[in-house]
Amino acid sequence: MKRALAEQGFTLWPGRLDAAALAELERLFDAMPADRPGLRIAPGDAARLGACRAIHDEVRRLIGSAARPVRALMFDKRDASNWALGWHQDRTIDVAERVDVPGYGPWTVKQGRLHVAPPIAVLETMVTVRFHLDPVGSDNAPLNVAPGSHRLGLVAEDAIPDVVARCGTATCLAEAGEVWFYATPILHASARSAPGLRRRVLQMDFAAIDLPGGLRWAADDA
Ligand SMILES: O=C(O)CCC(=O)C(=O)O
Repeated sequence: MKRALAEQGFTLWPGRLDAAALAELERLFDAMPADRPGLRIAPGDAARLGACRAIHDEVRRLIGSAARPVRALMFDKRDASNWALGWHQDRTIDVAERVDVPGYGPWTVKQGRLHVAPPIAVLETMVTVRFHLDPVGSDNAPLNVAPGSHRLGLVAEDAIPDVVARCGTATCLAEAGEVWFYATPILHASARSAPGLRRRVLQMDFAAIDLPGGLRWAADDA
């Protein structure tokens, strides 16, 4: 997995979530407000889920023994809330409080959680994991990625189409219980899911480093 992640920027976990871990995730999504396409949750809460515990050793092997979840988002695409996302890199991290450190910014608040865009070198140490609750065929909004684009640093908005054309694209299909791993800075996009389909994903970012200058991950806020 380490080599695929380093070279291609994405790889499928060889395991599969067990029924108990999947049922626990389903209960989490059952409690999600129906009109919300996405919901940010405290990384510490996500860390306690069986799904996270199942893959945590793998994440430690990939990015280091201090790896811990630092951001968690639930996505639920269905008829009532469906959306497409164009090609982009995930650029923000979830932090405990504002400390102005050179290279960090802009600052944003997303669903009440403070975020900042760090230097790309920080994102390059991280891994993003997506846990699938539903089968994802080509019509159920699979994540499309541009292989190798995570090695190109911060890609300017106007350069994205060319980079995607140069890297090509790959489509991450999944069965329920499957888990995809990504290099956090990889360029990615997704379409709407087809009518009548549902696509629930828990997405978690992991980091093994501390932040500089007194800045702290929200996850480390005791
Ligand atoms: O889940 C998806 O379809 C896309 C999510 C995404 O691109 C993101 O969170 O940046």
